[in-house]
Amino acid sequence: MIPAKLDEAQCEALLATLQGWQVLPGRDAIAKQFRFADFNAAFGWMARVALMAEKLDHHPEWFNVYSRVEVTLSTHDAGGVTELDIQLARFMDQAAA
Ligand code: H2B
Repeated sequence: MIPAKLDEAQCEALLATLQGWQVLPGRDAIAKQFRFADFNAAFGWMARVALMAEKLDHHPEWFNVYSRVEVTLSTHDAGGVTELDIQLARFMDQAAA
């Protein structure tokens, strides 16, 4: 089942409950840059997120260089941001804390 796409007001309201996520200019997606102590910390976090992504069947777009991970979340099947993106974003924040 594909969750419903959030409208702009819903998306902004939910983003306010997260840490440091932004609506990506020019795309119906949310994004955040994570920074870790080193590659080991970054990749350990990515591994934990990957297990959750499989569980949710919802997967991030991400780009890693050493200790930095740039993440973009969007629900491709819905053509925009849904509750699933918010759920995965919240997990990412908690796993990075
Ligand atoms: N991840 C994301 N971010 N968006 C999707 O629409 C999506 C996904 N769809 N992971 C899932 C997999 C779908 O392609 C499979 C077939 O369930």
